[in-house]
Amino acid sequence: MTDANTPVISATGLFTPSDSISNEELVSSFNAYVDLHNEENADAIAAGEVSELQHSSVEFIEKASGIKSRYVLSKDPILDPETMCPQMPERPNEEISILAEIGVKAAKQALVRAGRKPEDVDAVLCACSNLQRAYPAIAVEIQDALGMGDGFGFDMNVACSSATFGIQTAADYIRSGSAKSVLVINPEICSGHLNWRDRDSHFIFGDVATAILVEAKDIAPAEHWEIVGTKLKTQFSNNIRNNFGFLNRTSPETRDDVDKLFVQEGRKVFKEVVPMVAQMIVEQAERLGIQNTDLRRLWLHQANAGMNRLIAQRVLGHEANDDESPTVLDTYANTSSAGSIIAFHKHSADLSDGDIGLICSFGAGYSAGTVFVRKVA
Ligand code: CO8
Repeated sequence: MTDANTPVISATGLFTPSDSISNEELVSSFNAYVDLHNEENADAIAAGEVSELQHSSVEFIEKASGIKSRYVLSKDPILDPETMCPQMPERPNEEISILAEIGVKAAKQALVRAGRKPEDVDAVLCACSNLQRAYPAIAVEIQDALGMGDGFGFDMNVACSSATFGIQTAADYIRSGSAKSVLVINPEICSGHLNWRDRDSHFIFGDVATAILVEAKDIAPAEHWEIVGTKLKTQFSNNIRNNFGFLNRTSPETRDDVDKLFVQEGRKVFKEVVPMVAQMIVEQAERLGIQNTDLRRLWLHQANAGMNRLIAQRVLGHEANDDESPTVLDTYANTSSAGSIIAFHKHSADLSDGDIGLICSFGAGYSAGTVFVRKVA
């Protein structure tokens, strides 16, 4: 392969909302809602017509998930026991949409870090879990907002694996010669599709946007990450679902059901996804001739600290420390496709020339993606 069709990651960008919610704040508001609900429905609960709701707990959340806080775009309404949902007023068509806006912020940072002008970029892939509208594509709006001029953009959704699927798509454009510079952008407003009244999942998600600039090696900045190999996998499962969609309005009686928000069988996901992902990483490393002792760092999907501990152990052959498998779950929570990219963005500058690492995602679908990278400095 020549430098003209060798794909590399030139730079990444990160937009973090200014507001964050601690577990203490979240649980206090959730428990106030539970008390209100149980008080208002006392008679119906006593008659067995309505279920009594249970309090949430900070200790449970930290032990079960490793999450301590999450960033959000609209804090106060989420914490208001009467509302418990972000409030984001609809914007006129002339104004940039909120999803595109946060995507642009992350993209601009990636471009500055790579020393690249928007007009040098050939394509934008907006790869995320929840797209704000059907069309025009958010990616095309981002292309316009960045002032890219020529080129093209489109949206893609593979839930938590959207970023790695986007990286492979971008890398394939570079390999085939159909583009030299591709922005993969992951704006994730997970707070919008989270049921903040559901004790089992109200603590899981946060908002953020990341961007990855995938380019041909011959135009990349001196310091970059060569993409050594990528692999994608999907396997159908109903264990993580969101049934929101454009046909909901055609079935008015089920339009407002809670399964139009994020729902999951968390235990099953944990049990089924850990072995699937560990095996996928080991097999792909073997194909690429990479030993587990060659792997300097794992930037894993940030859904659950326990899942990452088990996957890292199976891949590395020993319990990983924070340096080998850094977490951002404690401060960002699960940010779907952006999680592994935040970890990479924040914890990759210290690696040396020749170091090999792995960006890995997994989630709804099921879906999983591996991107092995080698630092060039
Ligand atoms: N406080 C106190 N107790 C609680 C709470 C709470 N908040 N919630 C549950 N409990 C109780 C339960 O009632 C249960 O009690 P009992 O034993 O008496 O029945 C006990 O705690 C244990 O409950 P669980 O079995 O549910 O708890 P787990 O230990 O399994 O932990 C987790 C739950 C944290 C959800 C865990 O299963 C997990 O993380 N699994 C992996 C999930 C995962 O990775 N999902 C990926 C989904 S993300 C994705 O693909 C992107 C989708 C799109 C994102 C955007 C949408 C917003």
